[in-house]
Amino acid sequence: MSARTLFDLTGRTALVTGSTRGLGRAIAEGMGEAGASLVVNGRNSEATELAAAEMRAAGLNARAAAFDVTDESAVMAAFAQLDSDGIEIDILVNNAGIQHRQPMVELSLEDWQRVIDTNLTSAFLMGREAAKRMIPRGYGKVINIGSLTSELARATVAPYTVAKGGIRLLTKSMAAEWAQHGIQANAIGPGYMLTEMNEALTSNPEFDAWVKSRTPTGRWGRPDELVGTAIYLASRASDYVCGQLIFVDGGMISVL
Ligand code: GCO
Repeated sequence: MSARTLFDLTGRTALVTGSTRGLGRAIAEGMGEAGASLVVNGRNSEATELAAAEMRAAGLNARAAAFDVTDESAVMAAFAQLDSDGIEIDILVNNAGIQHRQPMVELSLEDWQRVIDTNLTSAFLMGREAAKRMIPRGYGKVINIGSLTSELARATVAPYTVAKGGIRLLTKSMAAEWAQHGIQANAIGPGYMLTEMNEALTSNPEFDAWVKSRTPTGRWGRPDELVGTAIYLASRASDYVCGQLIFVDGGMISVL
């Protein structure tokens, strides 16, 4: 295969969970520009339809699939709908996630469970349904979105950290079971990125200064800076890469 086509996603269909905004939107648009057809996902049907329409207006091949990735029956119904529409998912990006910042001694079980369900269990549910269909085809790419907190903890974000730590080992579990079927499962660990989820942090002068001093690159990352790694892990260029977590973090995880 020529190096020129290694990263070409033409002919592939990518489903990116939580892709109406933020990191998921940037990854979906980048994969679309690399040739993939897109299935845009979000919980809210209006926002999901709007995002897909905006992507189509930008020349991308995009369709909406609004459903709650934490709801097993909704996930199974969504894949059944894709089946009946003849849509085969070649690339699954488990990006959907929420944040909840609160000290553990004040944290309710409900909030703990909500974060674990959204940030970790959804990746199992989506991965299971996608893999059931990828295995007979002998091909698939699963990309889970981790975090710096897949490796390191920060006070007040325990459920998020535990979920993202779980993502790191779920990725390896997927590799252990699915690599033999031609499916590569890997993860991306974004650093501190300029997203809506982090607005409370970017607007906090002390936290903003900490991120800039703690990150060797000296700044927050932009969502579009994940696109190259996402395309790499979605393409033939990574056919012999499994179970890896690639940090895109300006160097933060690598230095004291
Ligand atoms: C936080 C942030 C982080 C980042 C990212 C870092 O409250 O510390 O939300 O969790 O979003 O996950 O890799």
